[in-house]
Amino acid sequence: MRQARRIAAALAGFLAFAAIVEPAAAQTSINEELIWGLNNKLLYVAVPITVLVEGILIYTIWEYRNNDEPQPTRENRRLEITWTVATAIILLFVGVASYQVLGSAFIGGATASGAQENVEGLSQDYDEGAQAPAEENAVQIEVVSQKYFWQFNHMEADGELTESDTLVMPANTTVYLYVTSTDWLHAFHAPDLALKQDAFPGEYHTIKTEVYEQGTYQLYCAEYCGVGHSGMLGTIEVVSQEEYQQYLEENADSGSGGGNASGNSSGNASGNASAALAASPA
Ligand SMILES: [Cu+2]
Repeated sequence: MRQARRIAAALAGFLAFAAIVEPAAAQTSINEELIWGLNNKLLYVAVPITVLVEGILIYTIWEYRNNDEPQPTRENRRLEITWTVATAIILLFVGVASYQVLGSAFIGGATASGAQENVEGLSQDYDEGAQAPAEENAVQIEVVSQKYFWQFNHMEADGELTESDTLVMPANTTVYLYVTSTDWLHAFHAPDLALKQDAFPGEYHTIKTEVYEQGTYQLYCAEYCGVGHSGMLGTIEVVSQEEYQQYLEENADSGSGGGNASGNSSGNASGNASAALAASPA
């Protein structure tokens, strides 16, 4: 039974190692980082277990292939205790690792966690599910879906700024997206940023994200919503914080001086933005 104990000890050591190792690959957003981090941690557990189980199976088949007088297995309490404890350790690890990710506001918690707070500047006459940011410099953008397009309402803009089909947002900034629908079910889905959220009429659902990589990302509707569903696409342009401020200033439909500002430097700004997009590895 020394062998069984050695296997259990090796497994426990491996789990402890997996818990502290972080994946090194570059991630586009904190949401993607969390999801792939959990995926990798669970793989660290699943691969050795698969190898162990398949190894014992193949060994047993080979070793006893010519056994003409098989004997029934006798009770082995140590072995039973060993595999019970090992399984408990594995389940505990999977539970803790999953809870750290699923309980995060970036993955599942922005709407579910915390008290409801009033969010100013939403276009609909309800605000259920819209979660006010805890961070001071967070950017708030309302995402309104309808047959068959997306509208983005930039709530920080000094005046009205609603854009269709292109969502511009800053990199390395906490962004809250308030997703809703004015007709029926749609779903906001940006796979490269690991963002997905159903859009429901009559309520908001809050996506919390922070994107690391500037660039252009594809937005899809991921809920079959009618004949125009396949064309219900959008573009997400992630720019630097300065470019985002410039975008707000130039495009906001404010009462005073708005026309002047957009006349001055819109060509300049779009040139900057596209240069940044071209430079980043999309
Ligand atoms: Cu759709």
